Formats: sequence, C-alpha cells, structure tokens
Amino acid sequence: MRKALITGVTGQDGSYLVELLLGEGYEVHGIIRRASTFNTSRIEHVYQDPHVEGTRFFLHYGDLADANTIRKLIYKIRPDEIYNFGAQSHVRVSFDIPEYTANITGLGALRILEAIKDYEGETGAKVKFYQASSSELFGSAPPPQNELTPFQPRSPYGVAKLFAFHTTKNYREAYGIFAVNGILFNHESPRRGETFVTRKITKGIADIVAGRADKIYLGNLDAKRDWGYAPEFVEAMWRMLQHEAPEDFVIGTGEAHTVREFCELGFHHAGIGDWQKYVAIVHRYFRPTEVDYLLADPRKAREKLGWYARTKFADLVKIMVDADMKINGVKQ
Ligand code: NAP
Ligand code: F7E
Repeated sequence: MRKALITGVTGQDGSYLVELLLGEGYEVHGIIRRASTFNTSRIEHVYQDPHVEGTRFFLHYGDLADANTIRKLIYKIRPDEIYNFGAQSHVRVSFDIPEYTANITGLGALRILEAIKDYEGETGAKVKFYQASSSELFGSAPPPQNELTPFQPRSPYGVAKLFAFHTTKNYREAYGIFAVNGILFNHESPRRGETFVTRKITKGIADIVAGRADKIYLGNLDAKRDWGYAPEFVEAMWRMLQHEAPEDFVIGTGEAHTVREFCELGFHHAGIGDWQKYVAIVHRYFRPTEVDYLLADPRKAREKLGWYARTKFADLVKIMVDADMKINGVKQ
C-alpha cells in the first residue's frame, strides 16, 4: 500500500488531498499543530479511529519550525510521497509577520528536503516530494504567466515561496530527489479560509442575506486573479508525482477576473443587484505592494499531465455562495 505524508493537512488543500488519496487506496499520514482549540474541522469527516483495524488515515503532532520531529516522522512512517502544504499562507499577513513567514513558508521546505536527503542516503528508499509553490512568485511579471516567466515576487510570502521553490529545484538537481514544484494559481472552495477575499465575500453575502451583517469591508477591488476550484487542483498535484519525471508545472484556469467581478456575480446570485451599497473600501486591506494581474498559461499541464480546470469562474462563485447560504440556513 502506498503511503503519503501531508504537512498542512488541516488546510483547504490538505483536506481535499486526503479525500483523493484515501480514494486511491493510500495510507495517509498528516501533520497537525497542537492548538488550544480544535483545528481539524476540515478533516473531521474523514477522521478514522487509529485503534480500529483497517484504519488508513493517521495524524501526528509536528510543526515546520521543528526539524527534529519532521525528520523522526519521515523515518518512522517511511512515506512514498510527501506533500508540503504547511505554510503561513496569507499574503497580507506576511507583511505583518515576515520573519515567521520566512521560517515556516520558506525554511519549512528546506527542513523536509534535508530529512529526505539523509533518509534516502541511509536507507536507499526513494521519496517523491511535492512543494506547494504559488503564482505569487510571478508578482509583477506581466500576464499570462507560465513555467518560463521570470519571478518578481511582491510580498514576504512570495519571497519565502521563492526560497522554497529554488530549494526544491536545487535538491532535485544536486541529490536526484524526485522533487517538484506545483506553481498553483488561486484556488478556492467552500473550505477556503474566511479571510481570503473570495470566501470573505461569499460569507459576507450570506451574512447580509441572513440579516447578520450590513456590509463587507474590502481593499483593492481592481486586482485580477485566475481563480479555480480547489478539488480539481489537488488532482493536478497528485498527477505531478505520478508523472514519469520530476518537473515543475503551472496550474490555473487560463481566465482572470477582478475582485469587483467576483463581488458583482456573488451578490447577483444571491438576488442583490445594487451590491455597491453593501461593500465598503477600507485602507487596512490594501497591501504595501500589490500583485495586480495573475493569469495562468496552463498549457504544459494539459499537454503532459492531461489536466485542465473544468469549473469555470461563474460556477465557482455560485458553489461558494450556495455553500455559505446553506451554513446560514438560507433557502434559495
Ligand atoms: P491554508 O488553508 O492556509 O492551510 C495552511 C496549512 O498549513 C494549515 O493546515 C495550517 O495549519 C498549516 N500550517 C501553518 N503553519 C504551520 C506550521 N508552522 N507548521 C506546520 N503546519 C503549519 O492553505 P491552502 O489554501 O490549503 O494552501 C496549501 C498550500 O498551498 C500552502 O502552502 C499555500 O501557501 C499554497 N498555495 C495555496 C494557493 C491557494 O490559492 N489556496 C495557491 C498557491 C499556493 P493550521 O490549520 O493549524 O493553521
Ligand atoms: O487576495 C484583494 C487582494 O488574500 C486576492 C493565497 O492562497 O493565492 C492567495 O493569495 C486579491 C488581492 O489571495 C481584500 O489585495 C481586496 O489582490 O484572497 P487573497 P492572494 O493574495 O492572491 C495565492 C496564489 C497564494 O499562494 C496564497 O497562499 O484580493 N483584496 N480586498 C483582498 N484580499 C483579502 N484577503 N481581503 C480583502 O479584504
């Protein structure tokens, strides 16, 4: 039975990847952080009691700041594949806590790769490594962006991911590790964190319809993003590790829209036409340096992995608005 280890298993992508890997017959191990409140809500539906025979999903405490524990887990679990999703993943917040972001989002990948290097050297085993790279690497590079576009990051988050990107590539070249970067454009879902703009908008709309809020407070409405549907994107990651050779891939839909368009469509879907009345622009949500326009050129993924995004922008907005309305008990 193939074994996979996932860092960041409690996040949006972690939760969808667990579903996919269990469906493919894997034994799945996830690293969770100790917290004083539960942080496992996204994976509760797939949780399995470790005492029951036949369980294929296991959780372990750990942290990307703690190289010793990461190393011990790799030697104990002996995974065939490692997916590194753990990160301080919020771009705006990375300006507030840049050093922490560099430590976890940047150095975290190095800590895993060092452990893999030693583990492969000592045991002769082979481990495939997936690094969650990001379209934030492109920053101010003009669209469309693909695998050949030079990186111009615009945030501490982007810079940390750049370190992790090059470390992954370097360990592939220097030590022959099957290590790949998935350069993923924004991908969203009802499980998206509530402070990312899409979910903030759809949750805000649902709260306004339910009479629980009057307004949504937002920053730059002109930014353009290539938004896709997260469950489809984790499939691309898995395919990268099944590909014959370790290569980096851009993953996105090939379509970009503004934050304004997301608002307009979301409110319309909820039956609200005069949406501007319910949105206030506030300074605190602007970034010191913004990434204005991200648009994927995902042709390589289609040609070599047979992967392409199936869910279109309008459908994504509807899926997310409907899910937040349902949470609020609003019938549509
Ligand atoms: P997410 O929902 O923010 O999840 C981040 C995960 O990292 C959570 O499980 C979190 O644990 C964990 N984590 C945070 N700090 C950690 C630490 N110090 N040690 C270990 N784990 C830690 O992110 P996502 O949207 O699923 O994205 C997955 C990965 O892809 C991230 O690396 C992100 O930067 C990258 N990415 C995301 C997108 C996107 O559009 N979603 C696009 C490109 C790249 P807690 O639950 O305990 O906080
Ligand atoms: O912002 C603008 C904001 O925080 C999108 C992460 O998953 O994708 C994500 O990073 C845009 C930006 O995502 C608000 O200025 C306006 O232009 O949803 P976001 P992001 O920064 O693109 C990349 C690919 C990752 O790798 C990251 O991990 O929306 N915006 N008003 C706002 N953004 C937020 N969060 N909140 C607002 O009120």
